[in-house]
Amino acid sequence: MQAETKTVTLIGVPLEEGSGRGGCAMGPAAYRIAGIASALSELGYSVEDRGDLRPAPAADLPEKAEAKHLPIVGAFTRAIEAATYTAASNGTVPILLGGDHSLSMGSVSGMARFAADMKRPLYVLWLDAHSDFNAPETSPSGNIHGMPVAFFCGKAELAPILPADRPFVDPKHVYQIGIRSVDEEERRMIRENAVNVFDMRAVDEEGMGSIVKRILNDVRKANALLHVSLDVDFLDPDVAPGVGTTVPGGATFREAHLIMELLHDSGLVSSLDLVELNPFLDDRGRSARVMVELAASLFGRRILDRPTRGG
Ligand code: 5AB
Ligand code: MN
Ligand code: MN
Ligand code: MN
Repeated sequence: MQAETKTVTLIGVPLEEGSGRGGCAMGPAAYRIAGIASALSELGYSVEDRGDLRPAPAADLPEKAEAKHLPIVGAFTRAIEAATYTAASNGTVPILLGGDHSLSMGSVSGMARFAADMKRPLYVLWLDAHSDFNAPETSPSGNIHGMPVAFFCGKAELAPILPADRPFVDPKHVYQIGIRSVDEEERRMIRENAVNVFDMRAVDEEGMGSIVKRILNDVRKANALLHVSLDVDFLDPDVAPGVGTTVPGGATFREAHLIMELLHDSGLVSSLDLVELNPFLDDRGRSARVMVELAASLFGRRILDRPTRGG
């Protein structure tokens, strides 16, 4: 039998301290209740659920107002980096069940280490209303979930969380779609670092399909690994209300679904974050179910039920 990689590793990340409010820590439980494991095993994957990471706060990291809860976020970053790297090195596809978006500091850094082992570049597809490219000096909130992209690109000096010689992601290899809320200083950071940003205007004007096909073409030409990071607030709040940072004018269910179908067909995705789900703010599990449906589409489910509207 062909030894094809068909294993996914679920890594639960009950982290909410990066977001400035409670609720995201319930995310991993909500994804499990919404049936993430059975959705993937029905598609023929072997699913290894590693349970939830629960690191103790890191005593060597400082508390500071410009980067709130750094000891706990940094401890999670270390644990997530190691768990993601190990899952990828074992030939599986890591799926991070968040947890707020600061978890991507760990997952993307872990994948960057794995990609360096493979001598291949790592590209990142960032599906979000926000660019998450703040540094502690530019952040209006001090919430670390607004900083992960700057962190894994080596542009946010938080504290020595990971080894100084860790591989960074080239900002030119970061592609963002869905963007519609960027802070003033963040705007400059994105421009200076040449992040590829497709804001909602670009989606309206060019169409989701053509944008995603162009990105996938770049990834293919570079022979890169592709990490996908899906923030619930990428979706329009009417589709997915269960998130603390809703911004009107987001992606429709169809637009998001099309991305997942194109990603699956490309065969390029090496790892996935599902982040920012806040079950405390959700409407009878609707957002959790939408996120599970999108993940299932990314892993090959072809016929979907439409999400229940106005439930
Ligand atoms: B999310 C804001 N830019 O830095 C900040 O939800 C919001 O992970 C960040 O995209 C939103 O506090 C972080 C105002
Ligand atoms: Mn985000
Ligand atoms: Mn966001
Ligand atoms: Mn958010």
